[in-house]
Amino acid sequence: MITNKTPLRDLAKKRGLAVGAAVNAEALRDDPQYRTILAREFGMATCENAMKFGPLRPSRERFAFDDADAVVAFAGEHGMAVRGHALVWHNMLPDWFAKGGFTYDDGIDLVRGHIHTVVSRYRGRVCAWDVVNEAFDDRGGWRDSPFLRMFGPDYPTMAFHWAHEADPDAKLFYNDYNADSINRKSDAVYAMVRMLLERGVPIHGVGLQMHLCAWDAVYPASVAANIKRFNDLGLDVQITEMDVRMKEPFNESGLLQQARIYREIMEVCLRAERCSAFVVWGLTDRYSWIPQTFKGEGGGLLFDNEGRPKPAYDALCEVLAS
Ligand code: 9MR
Repeated sequence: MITNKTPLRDLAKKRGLAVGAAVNAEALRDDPQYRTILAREFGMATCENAMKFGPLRPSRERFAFDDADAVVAFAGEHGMAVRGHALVWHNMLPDWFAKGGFTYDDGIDLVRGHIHTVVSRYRGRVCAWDVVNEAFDDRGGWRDSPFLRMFGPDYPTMAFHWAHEADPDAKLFYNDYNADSINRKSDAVYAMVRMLLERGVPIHGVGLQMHLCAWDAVYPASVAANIKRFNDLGLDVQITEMDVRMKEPFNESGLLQQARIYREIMEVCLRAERCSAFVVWGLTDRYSWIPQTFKGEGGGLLFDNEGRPKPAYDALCEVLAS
């Protein structure tokens, strides 16, 4: 089924890089082929949804750790590292929290308690956490969220401190999309992380999600310059959620464009001073989030619906082996 002799994760390891995938907990449970590809090809796993506030926290009193535990256990059995995603995010919050209208003090109790419980549960098993996800809008302004409303723009400072208290060894990341190259949004991210570092906040890296379109231009030099400015602050960078979606009907030229984009971003990561992980947002196109969100689009990953490797997979193997 998979023709390449050396798995992606081994090629990447030789280059000092972890190649990972977002894991769909249901597919992991129900689809043996999914488990095979994951264990063979990837050295790192992110829970696609299972560690988000909503899924983890059906009510204020109850935590639901089963799915997240299953992904972490699978990763442990197969020598894979785990990225934790995402502690503080405006999306996928449970209604009881999103609509709770909590006061500052109650909010602190709740969010600090949540972060402490989750991070300490996976202490020593999750190597990196997306502590704050998508805090900015595309123009670089603060995005509205219950966290911003409760705590104001100090909430990232608070969240990073709380995560660090719970696991002083975990690498703590700020993560966002459309902030991959130099633009207004990445400028806002840059300004914030620099301010956090000046204040002595425990932040160790920036995650560039890298949700891209095969029909759009990518500017590898601008992505490289963006990574460099974070590296120059002493921060690590990881590619955290890459996919390169195509428009239906998918065809050969789309697949080749897509392969070229994956290759270019991998080359940028390999050349950077510190770009320590390259994570794709799913395993096979079958379970990808894209078709539900963008009608008529999809096919953004390295393996097709049947689990066959695509040209993008070969391109990554080639760059890593070269
Ligand atoms: O892929 C995820 C999808 O299954 C969820 O329904 C959605 C909402 O929680 O989140 C998707 O993942 C997002 C990630 O957590 C943060 N960056 C953007 C990703 C794609 O929307």
